[in-house]
Amino acid sequence: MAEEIESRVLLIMTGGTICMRQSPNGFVPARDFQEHCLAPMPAFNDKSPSIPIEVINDNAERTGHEVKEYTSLRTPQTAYGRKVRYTVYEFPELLDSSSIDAKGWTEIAETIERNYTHFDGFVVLHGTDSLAYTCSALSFMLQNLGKPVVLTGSQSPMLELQNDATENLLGSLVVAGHFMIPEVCLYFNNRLFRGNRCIKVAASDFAAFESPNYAPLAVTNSTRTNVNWEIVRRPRGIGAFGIRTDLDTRHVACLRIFPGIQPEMVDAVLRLEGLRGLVLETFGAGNAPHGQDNAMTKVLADAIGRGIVIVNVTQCLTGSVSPVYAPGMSLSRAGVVAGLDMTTEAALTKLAYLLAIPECTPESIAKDMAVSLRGELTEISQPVFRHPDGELSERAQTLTMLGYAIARGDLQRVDVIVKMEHHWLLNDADYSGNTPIHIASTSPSLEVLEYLLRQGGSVHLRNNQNRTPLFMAANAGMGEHVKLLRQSGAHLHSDERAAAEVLAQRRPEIWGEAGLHE
Ligand code: ASN
Repeated sequence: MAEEIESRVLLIMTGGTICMRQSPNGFVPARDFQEHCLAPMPAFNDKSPSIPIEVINDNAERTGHEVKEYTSLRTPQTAYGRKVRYTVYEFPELLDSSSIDAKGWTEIAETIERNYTHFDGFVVLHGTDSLAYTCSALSFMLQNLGKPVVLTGSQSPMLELQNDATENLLGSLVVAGHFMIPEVCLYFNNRLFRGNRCIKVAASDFAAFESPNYAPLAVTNSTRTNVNWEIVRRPRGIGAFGIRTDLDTRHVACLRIFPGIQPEMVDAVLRLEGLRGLVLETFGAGNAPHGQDNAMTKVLADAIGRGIVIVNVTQCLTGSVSPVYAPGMSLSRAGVVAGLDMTTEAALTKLAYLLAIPECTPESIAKDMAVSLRGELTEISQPVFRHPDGELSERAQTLTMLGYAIARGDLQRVDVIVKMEHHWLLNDADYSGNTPIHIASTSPSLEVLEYLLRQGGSVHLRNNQNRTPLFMAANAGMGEHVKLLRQSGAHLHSDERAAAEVLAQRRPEIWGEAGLHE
């Protein structure tokens, strides 16, 4: 019998309209969101007994961590047959998001890091004003992310009669609790976007965000949330989850070109003390006036010579910067980096992220600005191989073929099949809920497991027996597989620890290797 699987999601409350109440000074963030806004609502509380959930906090002196028990709530069963258990962790200071900065981003990233192995996914509640910046910043800060991180907020507070907060939060919980989308995403008005592709486009409409250069990762309609798996990004490579913090937002700036802008004005910005990076918002495909006697181009080239990185993004909502016109060409000859189809938000936070890396140089930053680190820009398109007809029944056949090839340890065959149907195959599950990584966790060939991990297969999915690939590898006594899975960020799920403790009585070493005592 398949066990009832309950997902665990941590809600991180940073502030924003979603939790606000009226005050004599206008709307301000209010505390106790779980108790006041969620507990009374049937969609967020199935009235089952509350189980305490451990959340790891910074202690008051910020010198270490402390584990605190929080009361949890559970949703009723979703359309996907799961219930989502969650708890709300509130930041000590709740903000209107117009006041968030790199310190707040660090706080979010550290909260996710401290609690990473205890939850299946994370939902960050945040004001909408600077939400696109926070999404972009976090996408760079979270490295080898293997679980969904969904940011959301609302245009109208949860306690207002007519609001968008309920839908936005419920949709985010469903995504974080059910779908292995290991990206920093933004869920708003029934659509899930890649976070670093978003911009805020409306001050009060419910449709507050757009992702002009990248299709939504998922869309919710009246019956379900349809994920566009083909365009979901997955970490490729062997590496455990980690974070980079303290983005350098103090030494970057952003300047919008306008007709008649004077080179002296641009020069004055470029001579700001300590400036290390500038995002230049230009016209169309990346054009700017070159100024009398090329004065503007010279100002830019001089600054680049002084070690300042200048990135060219377009003022247009859609399209990419490319040197097709003479003015754009001369910017690129002067050493200005083409930001392709990055949003200003992504370009600015990416610059701040790269500048915070101790070993960075202006050359390394310029190089990284022009390539996709987290799917924030479109590089040249990759060829896609497909079956001539991708019927659904074929899907099961292909997965079965792949399962046999993995179980035989036939790397060549695995490679052929994965190349044919890469986009959906890796995290798909067979009749017993096993994904290719589950099968590979006991495959005779370690190379097959490594290959699938490098293609972006998830180490966190659980099968119908509630087991992760790591559990299966340890149970089968496959020590090398256990090591490789651990290097890739795998950990035992809290629901399988009790069984692991029993099994560890007979084989303590391998279960120790699997991280049972951590
Ligand atoms: N000022 C609010 C904020 O960004 C706007 C909102 O959340 N809708 O915190």
